[in-house]
Amino acid sequence: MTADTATLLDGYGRMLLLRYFEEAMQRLFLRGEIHGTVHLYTGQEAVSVGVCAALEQGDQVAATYRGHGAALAKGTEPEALAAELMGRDTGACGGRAGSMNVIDLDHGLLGCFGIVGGSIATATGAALTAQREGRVVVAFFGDGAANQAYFHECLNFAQVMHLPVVFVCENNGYGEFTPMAQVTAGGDIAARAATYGMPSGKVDGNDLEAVIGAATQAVNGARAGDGPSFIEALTYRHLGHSKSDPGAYRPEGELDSWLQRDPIVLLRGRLSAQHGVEDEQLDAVERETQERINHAIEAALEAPYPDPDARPATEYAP
Ligand SMILES: Cc1ncc(C[n+]2csc(CCOP(=O)(O)OP(=O)(O)O)c2C)c(N)n1
Repeated sequence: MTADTATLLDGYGRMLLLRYFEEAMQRLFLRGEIHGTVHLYTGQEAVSVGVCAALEQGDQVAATYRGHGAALAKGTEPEALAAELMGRDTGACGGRAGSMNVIDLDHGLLGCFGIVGGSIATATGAALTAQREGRVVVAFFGDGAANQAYFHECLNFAQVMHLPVVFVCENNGYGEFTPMAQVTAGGDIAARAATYGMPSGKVDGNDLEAVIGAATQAVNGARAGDGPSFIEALTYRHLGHSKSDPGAYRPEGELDSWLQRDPIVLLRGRLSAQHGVEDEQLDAVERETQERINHAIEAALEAPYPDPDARPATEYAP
């Protein structure tokens, strides 16, 4: 499947939104505006943007602690996400969740999960309701999560229950500091999923168009009642695992070779070479997106901290 120019241009703007957001978060972290740590998504933008392009607004996603990309791709406002990371009252969770635990149900973000594999279990559970209500749910998770017990239990359960869930493994080659090949028996995550009887395949996770194609097929199948499917998106994170990791364990030259295949650079090249989009138009998208992020960050920085004594409106007591 090939995507049309308008879809790819829209995807270009969204991928830039994710990239500029992460660049801003990196600066704010170094300035001490963000506490704890953050796990940046830089380099993996084509996966969440491509998958979310195939979703409808009412569909839902569950993400990992590297979840800013999924949140923004699904529609969370950059200001609400930035404010959340900085612990401000205007954050998506009133400044009480932080980077690893953001939830934004209004935009279908079921949550970001610090527990590896937590997104798989949450998406599979949510898909039980989604099946009744006609929604599709996506689980984003890393290659490391494919070695969690959840992975096997949930794929099995989703398949026997015919759930409308799309499992998206973002294989960025590493689980924290460990190369995937050292810890993943058999070495082929998509093949594992296929043994559960669901459609499963690998896709170039740095190629927006390829991701949109695979995701559209999977999402359409789930919506039509065909049950779950599995996408292993091959990609790379440009930075270390988290802000406390410089990524020095990576072999020399590996990052450089992936930078040659930066998903945003690839898409810009395709838009101009194959779709005839002028440089001025692409530059304008970059400028406008950067301005949107700058405004969001300024607004978040001006927002107040929450009153520690106030009960948040979203507090839940069973
Ligand atoms: C259940 C659980 N076990 C261990 C950890 C510690 N831990 C945090 S991130 C991580 C690596 C996960 O790698 P992967 O799933 O490939 O995701 P990526 O960071 O590459 O996006 C581990 C082991 C955790 N958070 N949760």
